Amino acid sequence: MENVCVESLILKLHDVNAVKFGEYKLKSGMMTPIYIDLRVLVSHPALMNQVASLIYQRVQDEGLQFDSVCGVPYTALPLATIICSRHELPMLIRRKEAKDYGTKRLVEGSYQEGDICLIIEDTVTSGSSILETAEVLYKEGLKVTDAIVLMDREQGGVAMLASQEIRLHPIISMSKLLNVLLAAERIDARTAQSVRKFIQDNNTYSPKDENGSDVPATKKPCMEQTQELSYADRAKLPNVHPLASKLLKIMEEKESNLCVSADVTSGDELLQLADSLGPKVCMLKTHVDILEDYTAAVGRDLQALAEKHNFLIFEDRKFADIGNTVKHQYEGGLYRISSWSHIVNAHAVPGPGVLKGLGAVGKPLGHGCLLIAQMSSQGSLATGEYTKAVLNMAEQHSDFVIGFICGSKIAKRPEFIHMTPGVQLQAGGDALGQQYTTPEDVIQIKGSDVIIVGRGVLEAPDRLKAAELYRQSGWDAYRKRMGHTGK
Ligand code: S5P
Repeated sequence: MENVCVESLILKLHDVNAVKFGEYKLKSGMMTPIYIDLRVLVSHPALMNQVASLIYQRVQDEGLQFDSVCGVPYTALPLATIICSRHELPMLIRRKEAKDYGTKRLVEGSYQEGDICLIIEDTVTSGSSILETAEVLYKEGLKVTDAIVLMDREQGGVAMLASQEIRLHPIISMSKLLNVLLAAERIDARTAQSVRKFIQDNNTYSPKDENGSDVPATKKPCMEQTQELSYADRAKLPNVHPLASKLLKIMEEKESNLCVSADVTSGDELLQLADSLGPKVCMLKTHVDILEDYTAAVGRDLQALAEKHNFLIFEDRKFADIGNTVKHQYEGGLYRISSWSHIVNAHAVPGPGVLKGLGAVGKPLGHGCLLIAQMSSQGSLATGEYTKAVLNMAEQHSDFVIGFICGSKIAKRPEFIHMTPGVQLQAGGDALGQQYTTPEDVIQIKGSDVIIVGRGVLEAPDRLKAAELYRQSGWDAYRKRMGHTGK
């Protein structure tokens, strides 16, 4: 529910020019390709009310305890006023300058020493405006433990404030803003990418260790969205599924986040593809039921090729029935899928029984399952609340679910692997509803881990060359996401 509100709010903020793309100068003098100007909010009362509601909802969700609320002057001041008025919360006003007559107070309102004051801010870059306000409050004997910000530019504010023992709760992160505007086609992939790069290159916070030296980047207490573990680091996480760990290691070793979708109709062609493209891929995806001549030997030979070239086999069976049926479909029948594939996938539609049925067969064999959380096809119903429910189901079955088929990163747990189909070097689609986006968009912008490419490779004049091209662009996008600029 909250997500939906945040998404529509982002679009409305864009409508009223509160978010602008171009070349702008920040207060600090820094040039930025994105400018957030929430001062215009006062001219849009309905939007103002929505922002206030979201902020208050967050206060409640986090269960924050405080005695009063203070908006950082000036933009957040009216927001704090609406919230305090609506919910009858005591407010404090911080003066920017002490008036030179009367009480000379820097903080207006009634308070007692030791009172906790919640700070509200409109936008955070480095966090210095919040800290400035907190320092004025500290001088008055007040305490500040938490601050809420509508828009976090993800440039180090969360970490800087955390180092000062203030927890910052952002409602909209820069990543979220870009993803929503991109999905709504308000901006193009290039703009999103240039903003991401700017954000990565301009982190304002560099923590010091006990000796006053800079802490290496990997130790920085960054925000969730900016903290990025490598595939290799994720492979070593204590709770990672052994098969996910194996895949992540293969990806790192082979410098490949490419899964080729071997959608061919003859066993020989499948095996030939596996042998020639094997060195380029971390995983080969099959649709065994489109083979016209499947025999058990195909499964066996495919397994041998997977060993030879160090890739995993993913049978894209999309199981979607009751537990008892999928158990049979996975283990038996003509294809005996569980005997040769490492990974299968399932729809969450039947409920957790589908995972219980598949798990009964797959778990003892060390196999893993991907849940289909989103689909690349036009008009897919796997969106919003459904996707969230899939995520929940995965979390409850992480001893078998190793990740998702999805359009972008949807789970925060780094143990889950995100795999995205509908990938070609040029965005577009086919006549039957498939929608394509690029490796760069999928890996760098949308934060997914693996690109699944079918016809982009299969229909190329030279399949090996095409696979290498996709491997390279997927890997480059991953390296850029990790903050590496060179090759
Ligand atoms: O949402 C999805 C899920 C899957 S697994 N969209 C997809 O396209 N797939 C599969 O990925 C699809 O069944 C096909 O095997 C492959 C995409 O093939 P391409 O030729 O369009 O790249």
